[in-house]
Amino acid sequence: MSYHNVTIAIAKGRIMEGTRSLWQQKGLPWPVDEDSRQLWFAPENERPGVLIARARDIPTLVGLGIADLGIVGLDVLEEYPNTHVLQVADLNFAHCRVVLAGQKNQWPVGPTRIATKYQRIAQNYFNVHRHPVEILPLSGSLELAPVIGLAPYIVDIVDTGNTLRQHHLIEITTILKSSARLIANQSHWRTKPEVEQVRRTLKNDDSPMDSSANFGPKGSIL
Ligand code: PRT
Ligand code: MG
Repeated sequence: MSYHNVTIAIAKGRIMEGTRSLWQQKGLPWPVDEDSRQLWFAPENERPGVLIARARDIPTLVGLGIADLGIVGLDVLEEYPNTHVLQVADLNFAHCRVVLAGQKNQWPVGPTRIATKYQRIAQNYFNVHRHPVEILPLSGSLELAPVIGLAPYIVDIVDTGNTLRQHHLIEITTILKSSARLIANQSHWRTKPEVEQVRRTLKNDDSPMDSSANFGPKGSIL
């Protein structure tokens, strides 16, 4: 099967590192010259083309069909959902958790402020718990917020927990467990067989896929 008709969108950083090792494991030629500032690596017969974008833009690019496929953390997918995107595989790397953290191991009492770059995930979580919160959007250095008095709690990504510990913060609860997900444009998934073939190659899955597969209520075939 040739992949010359397929484009996949990925972000630099952890996701690109994991994707490069996955490509190497599966014997796919890695097209990205990581020393160049180029953002588009054209497909050749044996390989999908790669489009480099900001993580949060990937669901949009895939939803619009600019890229057939994308690789993003589940955290990004939950924060920036797109109704034209299907989650087609858990790629099992970039594992982490979105957590509620604070200076004490105590759930907020009464209305409270939460600093986060995951505004949607945080708001949904507290809505489910019917707990009033004010979400303070911050795009980085979240761990500083409780230390400098900006907000008593944060909702942020944790892997080893070292960053939280260095700032004397305690993980109160896990809101979401995340790993890298392969996402596909809904209509390209159904109409371009090469798109499904990329999933099979990455997942070592040779079983035939029912083209009328039921994708479930949340746009997922997992
Ligand atoms: O920088 P930009 O905002 O563009 O993107 P990004 O920082 O989200 O990119 P990147 O490459 O850091 O992460 C991309 C994806 O990797 C995220 O969307 C997650 O799905 C996943 N991932 C896995 C992580 C981590 N592990 C992780 N540890 N993303 C971020 N971190 C951060 C965390 O916020 C903490 O500040 O790394 C820091 C170290 O974590 P500890 O707990 O190991 O100390
Ligand atoms: Mg980063």
